[in-house]
Amino acid sequence: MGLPPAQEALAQMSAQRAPGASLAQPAAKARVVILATGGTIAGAGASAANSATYQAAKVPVDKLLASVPELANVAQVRGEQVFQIASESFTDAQLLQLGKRVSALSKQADVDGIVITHGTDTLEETAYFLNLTVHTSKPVVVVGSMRPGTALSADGALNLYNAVATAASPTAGGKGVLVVMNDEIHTGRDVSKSINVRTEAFKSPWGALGMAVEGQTYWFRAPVKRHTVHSEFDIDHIDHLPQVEIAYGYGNASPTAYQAFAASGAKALIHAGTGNGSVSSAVVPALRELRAKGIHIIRSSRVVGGGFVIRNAEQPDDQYDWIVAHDLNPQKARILAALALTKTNDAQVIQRIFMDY
Ligand code: DAS
Repeated sequence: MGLPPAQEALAQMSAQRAPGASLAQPAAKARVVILATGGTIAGAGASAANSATYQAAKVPVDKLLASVPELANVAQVRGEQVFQIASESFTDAQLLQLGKRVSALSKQADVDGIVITHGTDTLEETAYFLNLTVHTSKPVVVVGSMRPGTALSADGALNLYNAVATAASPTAGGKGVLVVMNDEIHTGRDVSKSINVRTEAFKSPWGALGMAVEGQTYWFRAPVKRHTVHSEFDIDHIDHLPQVEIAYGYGNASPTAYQAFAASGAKALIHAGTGNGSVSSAVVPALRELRAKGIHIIRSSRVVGGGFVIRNAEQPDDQYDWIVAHDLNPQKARILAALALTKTNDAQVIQRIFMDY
């Protein structure tokens, strides 16, 4: 009995194919560069029971890659050791150096995606900084781990596998810099380390973008704030970050920290305030004096995660010429303030920048 016409046509086409020709060549795997900077994902403990007591930044990138041979199933990977540090010590100079390397690699035709392995303590600042300054639509993924590879139920290997699978996925392009941790894919803008000892440490107040599961990415939302190619900040044209410092607000606070930071050369002060970024009455006069001397005052909040600091609420920001950090936590506000100051010293323009990014 003859085949229906369509199937007959298909049968004839495949019969014409040279013997032994495969039906379809497997797609070439994406070329992913892994930039290693240290952290727990490169950590080592004395015993498998040491999930919290260990030394970060010990395992070199080639050993890190060799410890997850499954990476080759999802991408062609190669590694570079950019730093080998615990990220609590990640300086602005190192942020600039890393950003410039990511930017240079993103311009190479033989690079389809980039993964940065990083300590978890300041991973959120690095991811946000890259999100604001690297002009590429290729996937850039930052990844860490909460347990060293030597620990029972270590999370680093699967986090790295998921990060490489995400960086190899064309669907991850154009979404800004991403953070992959604990099977979740977050935007580098929103995510922060919210718990210090659990594998589910990283949270985004407005939710993750998606998930990486068994080498596949699943997306449920996309970022709306400006990033990467839509950013007015370009790492290729930034060689210095102005000094910006953070002081914590509390009821018994004094102006000392703010005055000392100003005396050391800070161009802006991030106030990690109570509630809606509120400022103790004992501190307000000193901040107004510092503003009058040209230092920017930016109100963030101790209370982050699902809210935002509202302008002119308890503090008359218009009258004081102060700025609000919107929904950014103090450490992310510090990154954006430093970048804003590379462009302008006008408080109203800086406020627009905080609303845009
Ligand atoms: N000290 C921490 C860091 O390097 C370890 C880690 O959690 O990665 O950020």
